Amino acid sequence: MAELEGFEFGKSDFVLLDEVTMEQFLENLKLRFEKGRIYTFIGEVVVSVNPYRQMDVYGKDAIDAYRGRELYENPPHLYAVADAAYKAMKRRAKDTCIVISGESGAGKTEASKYIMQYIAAITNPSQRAEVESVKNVLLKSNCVLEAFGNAKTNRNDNSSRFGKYMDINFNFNGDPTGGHINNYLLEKVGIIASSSDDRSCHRAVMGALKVIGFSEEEVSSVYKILSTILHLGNLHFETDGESVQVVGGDSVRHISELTDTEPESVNKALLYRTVATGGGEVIEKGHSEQEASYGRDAFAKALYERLFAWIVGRINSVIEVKNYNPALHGKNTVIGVLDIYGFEIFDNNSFEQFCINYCNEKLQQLFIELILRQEQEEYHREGITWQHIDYFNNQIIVDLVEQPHKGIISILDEACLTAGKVTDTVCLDSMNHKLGQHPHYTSRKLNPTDKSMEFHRHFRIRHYAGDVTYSVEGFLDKNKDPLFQDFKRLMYNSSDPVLKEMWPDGQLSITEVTKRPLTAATLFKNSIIALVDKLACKEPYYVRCIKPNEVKSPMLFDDARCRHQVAYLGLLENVRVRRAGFAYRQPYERFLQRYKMTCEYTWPNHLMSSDREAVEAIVVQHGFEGDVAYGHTKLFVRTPRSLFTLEQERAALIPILVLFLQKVWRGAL
Ligand code: AD9
Ligand code: MG
Repeated sequence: MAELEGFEFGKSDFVLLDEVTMEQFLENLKLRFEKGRIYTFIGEVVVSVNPYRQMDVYGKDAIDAYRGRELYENPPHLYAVADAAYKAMKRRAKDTCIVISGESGAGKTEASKYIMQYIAAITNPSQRAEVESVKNVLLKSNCVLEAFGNAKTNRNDNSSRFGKYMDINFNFNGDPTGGHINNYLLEKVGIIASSSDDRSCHRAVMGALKVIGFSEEEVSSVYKILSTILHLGNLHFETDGESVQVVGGDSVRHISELTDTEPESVNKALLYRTVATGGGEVIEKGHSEQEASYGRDAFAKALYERLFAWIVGRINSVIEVKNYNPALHGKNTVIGVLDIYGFEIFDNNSFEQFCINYCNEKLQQLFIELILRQEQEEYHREGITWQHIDYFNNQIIVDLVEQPHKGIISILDEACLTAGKVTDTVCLDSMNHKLGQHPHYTSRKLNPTDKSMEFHRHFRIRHYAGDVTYSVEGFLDKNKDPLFQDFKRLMYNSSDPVLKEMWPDGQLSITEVTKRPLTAATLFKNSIIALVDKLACKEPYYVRCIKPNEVKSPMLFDDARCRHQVAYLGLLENVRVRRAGFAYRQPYERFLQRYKMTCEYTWPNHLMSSDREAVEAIVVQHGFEGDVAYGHTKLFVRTPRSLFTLEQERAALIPILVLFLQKVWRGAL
């Protein structure tokens, strides 16, 4: 709970709500938003509402106010969380991470920038040049990736990059020494279009790349690849009924020049694919018009994806920690910052939402596990008996998606790898067949009276945050590795060394190509499992971002939109878990400072032998002995109601006290 300004600004911590209901949660969120209080705690979690206007809360004064302070000593803020993560890292040598989630436009990236700026501001007080340069490169590389991601977002309302994870490494002094970035991509359909705006945007990125240390040749290759993607968008195909031709011959020529390949090879890769027959014979098979378009789009997306991955790889080689000797420099600790989409639910939910929501189930599971572990560890440190906390364990939903052989991803993969024409509908049948008994899975076939689903199109998962209906249409196509080997070979044979480096798998002949390439869902699953492993060994801090309206207005709090996000971010569950054990804890000394005025035995000073005893006197006087536990250094309070009473009493006393002090002061004059 934060330093209270009084409840006219709403409750600064949701654990103080009288009841954990959606209505109360929203009412408090709305009141605070309208009063310009965009941050609210749930214990140590910060809930942030995008203000869509510049707030005067990020200056040097604010940074100084939060530096080194405890969470509840100041109003809720990103800086409070950043400082808590930094302190844990520095004082207790813990690796920590800050998970920032929310939907597109909710303010995740802004939040991650403020957090990075805070960390940059409080580190390296002696301004050592080498540390300053590391900080500079870290902040710059973040900008490059944002700019690069956004260049794409301009074309496509939904950025295809749905997550970014950045580790910042620190030395024993608590100063940054380097970092590492991971990006999580999910390709969305229809990214290929062009506009003049993009070009100026790309130029800005190119400039930034040079600053980070990309060579002239590398920057030029990046530019050429982006142009290739634009030219691919200009290509079309037509057929005379027998064979298929490329329309827009100039584009083929441009592409061959830009990629340093032969025009005939480009043309051929666009129109034919090499296939190995059952007997081991290699033949060339002409595309249909539709296959050719499909191949072109897959090629453009793969070019973008590999380019992006390559840029991230290069940035990582620049920012990685160099010459670190643990024997000499002490333990190298890490703060990870994860900027990731929260639960997504649209009118029509497809493969992308399925993946993102699966990722959120994994993060939720980790959240529960880590929060419970953290609680358990603190209780242990403080000598308090562990209390069982009742919560919903979503492992069953994670299993529904990822279990080998039985899970949805396995069923999808099996369908993709089956020879012949398996359609999305056939795949849905197979899911219905295998998952019919699962309590978190349903479909129209299994539940014929539910008219909100269609027989051959929909299935529904009961996620921890609510029900989501997915349309199976396009699942199989999106799950397959869509890129013909011919394109990979074309790129591998380029004379441009940068391009060639991005396509090592192009050297494989068609007979060597693995028969069972990893599917998109499996690659995704593997990357999320790796991410969760990375986070699991860290102490987590959370920022949950909410977009108040769809029109970027600083005035409008759209109840329905916010209700939806509160539900899908699992915030009510969050408050419940937080309140299930001891909702609130504070060192004796601080508790005493804050509430001593409410008790005759402690005001203005107590005569007891310890602060703990004085705190006990306050607790007893207010009659909530049954609601607390006494730790070695902290008081633990089970329900917020007790504190609420204390806070109210304190708030009522302050004006009287001020009057009293004024009188004393005047008298003294
Ligand atoms: V996406 O998933 O990358 O499409 P984000 O990252 O969640 O999205 P972003 O941080 O980019 O959203 O915020 C969107 C816009 O909201 C920003 O460009 C700002 O104009 C605005 N915003 C967000 N947070 C703040 C803030 N704390 N103060 C002022 C803000 N404006
Ligand atoms: Mg963003």
